[in-house]
Amino acid sequence: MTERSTRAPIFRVADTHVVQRLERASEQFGDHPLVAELEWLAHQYQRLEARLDKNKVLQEQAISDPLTGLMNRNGLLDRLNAECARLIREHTAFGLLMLDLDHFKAINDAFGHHAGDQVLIAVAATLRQHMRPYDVFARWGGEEFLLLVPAVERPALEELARRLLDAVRQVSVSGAPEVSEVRVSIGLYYCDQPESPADSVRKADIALYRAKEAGRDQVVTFD
Ligand code: GH3
Ligand code: MG
Ligand code: MG
Repeated sequence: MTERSTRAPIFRVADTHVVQRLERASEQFGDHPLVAELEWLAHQYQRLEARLDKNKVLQEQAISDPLTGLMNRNGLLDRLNAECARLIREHTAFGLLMLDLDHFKAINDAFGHHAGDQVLIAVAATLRQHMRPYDVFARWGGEEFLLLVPAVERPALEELARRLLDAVRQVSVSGAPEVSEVRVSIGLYYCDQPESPADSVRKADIALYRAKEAGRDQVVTFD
């Protein structure tokens, strides 16, 4: 057996981490001049891996809301861009639900900012339970949430909006039990034609504004 064929399998071992392979090679050929090079390579590889992990954490942070743990506005806009592009490509449809807590300022004023924060956390956690895995639910800002519902039909979207409205009515705020009544208004927009992400958000927002004007604690559809 040649020296070459003895060495080759070490680098072909399946499911073995690259660093472990290099370390094993350095154990076996300890006095070979290339061992120092292999160790240096292993070290560089580990540094690169650490940097990749750190980048992943930073990327996660850039698109998440620290208070509720939901995705933030930037994260949702990325997904909405993709959904608008998919609609053109595959003739799909999607729904947007813009939610805004009713008289939230009064909750802050009556019970304090901390209680307000607890309401936001509780509402986010409750609503999350009603989502499908591929729905995209984000804190849009302040006491507003935006839900992107891909691959949905209009009646199912309307039913979901009603369920979310009901869920908020029944939310219990364990971190601030003094808050007994939480309500939300919801603007619904069903998008089944090509348009820009900004336009679709604007329409959900207009519907939300109408829900507020009509007395709050209700769903209004853009049409
Ligand atoms: P409306 O029914 O018309 O939506 O009335 P509102 O009081 O909910 O709306 P308004 O825009 O007057 O007030 C929103 C309040 O939300 C004001 C702001 O201080 C509060 N807010 C925004 N972000 C946070 C937050 O992260 N924590 C807390 N506690 N309050 C917040
Ligand atoms: Mg608001
Ligand atoms: Mg509000």
